[in-house]
Amino acid sequence: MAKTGTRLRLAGALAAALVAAGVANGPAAQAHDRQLGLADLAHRHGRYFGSAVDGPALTDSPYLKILGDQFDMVTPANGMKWYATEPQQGVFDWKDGDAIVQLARANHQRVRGHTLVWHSQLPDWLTSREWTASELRAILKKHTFAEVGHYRGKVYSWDVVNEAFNEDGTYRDTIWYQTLGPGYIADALRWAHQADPHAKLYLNDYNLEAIGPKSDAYYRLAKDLKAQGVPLDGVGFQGHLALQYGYPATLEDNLRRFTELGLDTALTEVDVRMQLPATDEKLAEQATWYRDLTEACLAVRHCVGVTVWDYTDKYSWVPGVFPGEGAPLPWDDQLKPAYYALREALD
Ligand code: 9MR
Repeated sequence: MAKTGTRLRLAGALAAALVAAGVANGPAAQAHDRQLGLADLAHRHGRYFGSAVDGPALTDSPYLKILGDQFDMVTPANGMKWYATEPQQGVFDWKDGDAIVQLARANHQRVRGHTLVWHSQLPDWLTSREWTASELRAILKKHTFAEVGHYRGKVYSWDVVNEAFNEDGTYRDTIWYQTLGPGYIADALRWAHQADPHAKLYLNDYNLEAIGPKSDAYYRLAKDLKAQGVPLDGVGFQGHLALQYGYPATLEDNLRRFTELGLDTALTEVDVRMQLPATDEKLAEQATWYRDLTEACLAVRHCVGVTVWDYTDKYSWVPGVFPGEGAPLPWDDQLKPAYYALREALD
């Protein structure tokens, strides 16, 4: 959905910076580009450009203005997770997720639902005791129907199962896998499809960007699920990258092989962290990575969009989890080189 009409003009300082960066050429292009956000540029390629958003940011007006101006897809970073949505067994709480759905509606944005089945951020009632397979299967079914049913018609896609594999391509030993075996993945996809037949259903994971044991495991599973007629629509490549580990050069080929199975792909949680302090060199390298990963998605027909895991360093999860690392996003208190690199890739 083009958002040109609803977007407010970018500040004059930004326009000047775009010209300085060689992004806009000639007065007509300058005048035109000044009005376009990342989503508008992505839309020209038939793609979306999204951001995660979470609690504290929801009352930050300058933040919300940029979120509305630049993005056409949002993902609740936490509000639709199990701990938030079913804090007590059978007692559902949609307020955090609903707030983001309402915000998205006001901004003419779509929503990626995140996430139904995960081993993390589960409520205590679920993790503090043992369940038989039939009990846990019933719990999973009820939760999936309740949540997907509540948001039926309101979310574009669901990360149905999140982070199901280990780095070596074996199944992650989660409460779901331990108790239900690998069939929980197909079950959850089938239930989600019944609850909202129009939502696009995804498997989603990190360290999936390069071809290797983990992405090979997803490739085999996706092929298998498709062969069995399980309703899987896409695979989400989270894209939590770190400069010190090198750029995943096989990303484009990897995206392509999944799309050749008849699936959509998307970069769903992108950030590019670095060891602090953030020097000009590191920020320039980060910008190149943002450009390259966006170009990789644009080069693959069924890579449908890119989402950054929040758009500003102010709200990034990175410093809290990786001490001494940070600066992973295209904005801090101003626009970073990564922002201009994104425009360059999309323009
Ligand atoms: O951004 C989320 C952060 O606020 C939470 O504290 C964290 C808990 O694990 O989850 C973050 O989001 C994760 C996402 O749900 C799944 N992929 C990894 C993301 C970063 O940890």
